[in-house]
Amino acid sequence: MPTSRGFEEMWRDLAPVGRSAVSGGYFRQPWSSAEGELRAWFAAECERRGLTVETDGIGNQVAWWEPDPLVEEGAPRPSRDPGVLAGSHLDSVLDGGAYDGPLGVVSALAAIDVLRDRGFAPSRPLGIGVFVEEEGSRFGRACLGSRLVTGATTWEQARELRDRDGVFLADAVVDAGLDPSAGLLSLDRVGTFVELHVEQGRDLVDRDVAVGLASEIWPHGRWRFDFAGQANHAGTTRMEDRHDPMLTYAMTALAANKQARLAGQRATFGRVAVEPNGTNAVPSLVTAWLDARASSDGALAELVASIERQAEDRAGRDGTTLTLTAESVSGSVAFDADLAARLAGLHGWPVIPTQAGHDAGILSDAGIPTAMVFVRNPTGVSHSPDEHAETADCLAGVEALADVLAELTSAPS
Ligand code: HGY
Ligand code: MN
Ligand code: MN
Repeated sequence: MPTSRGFEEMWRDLAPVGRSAVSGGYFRQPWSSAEGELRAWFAAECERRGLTVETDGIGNQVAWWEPDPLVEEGAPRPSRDPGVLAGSHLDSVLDGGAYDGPLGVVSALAAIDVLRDRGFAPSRPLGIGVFVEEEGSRFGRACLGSRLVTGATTWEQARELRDRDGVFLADAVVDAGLDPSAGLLSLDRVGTFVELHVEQGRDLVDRDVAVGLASEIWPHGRWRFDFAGQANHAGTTRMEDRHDPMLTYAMTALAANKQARLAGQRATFGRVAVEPNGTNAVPSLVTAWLDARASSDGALAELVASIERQAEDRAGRDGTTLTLTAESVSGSVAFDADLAARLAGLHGWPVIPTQAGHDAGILSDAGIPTAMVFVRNPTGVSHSPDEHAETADCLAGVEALADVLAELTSAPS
């Protein structure tokens, strides 16, 4: 069996997993059969490279390439921890693209092949990791796997979350063949984390470079707006007698868009649920989820407060009520500037901010020096079946990641 497989071969293997025949997009929700297939694929790729995979009780995975030899004559050598972990996620948003997440995992595997082909031997452990439910597409909490392993969220909090069908997270994990009582991955060995990711904007295209590094992540979060009104007949209820929560929601969506545009921030209502969802009835309840992002923690708080104020005003006029719940909020992340400058110095890569959330942000918040490598996205489109990266840029990303990992796992000079 070959010990190494090319990037393109791995990419082809992954292409059909969880792919919609209708849109061509991906449905790789956590603890689904598609995600189970991806977990098995990752374990097989690691085994193929002689790396043993550890899968924790909720499906996070890690495999370590140990410095050689770690043990001589049965006597452990002094530990050369901390190690360097590279990785990303394999889950997708609903109808997502192929690259967001998997590019970082496939590139990490391919970078190990590149390092071995170069005859490189790490002086400290070099790991590849995969975190579950990064997108929060099923249980609504972004980066849930990395939040759990860093302790930012506890299992007691997470286990009670329910998906759209009312399934508890704890049951979904067990139904996927995992055992939460087996515990969570330990990050004790992780001295540095590096996540390669497709860029989700057009910064690198505009700079005409294939690879960049991240400086910071904008603060962002998800807020649930429950607009409650009164169900009533669509024909016999006079317009002036209605308490229609759809109107309150509609005005709030427009206000959020306007407020974010005026302030140079981001606000999106991308998910809505209506009860009873009948064509000939005024709805009783509209639940809508706001995704808001801003350039500072203060600006984000101000943006959400302003949207809430306008929603409350409108609710007063519509005779409806608003209940607002913060579901998943991530503060601003500044990646280790010295590390970014050191890595940027390898090839003169630009260091750019991002408005997208990542497990890298969670590990950075947990005090782990962290870097991100971005690969150019020719259109900037992401969270969409149209998300794309050219193969040549992906291969440039693999080489870049290999250079970064070599730099970080070489013996200290
Ligand atoms: O939603 C995000 O920012 C990320 O892509 N998970
Ligand atoms: Mn994403
Ligand atoms: Mn991602």
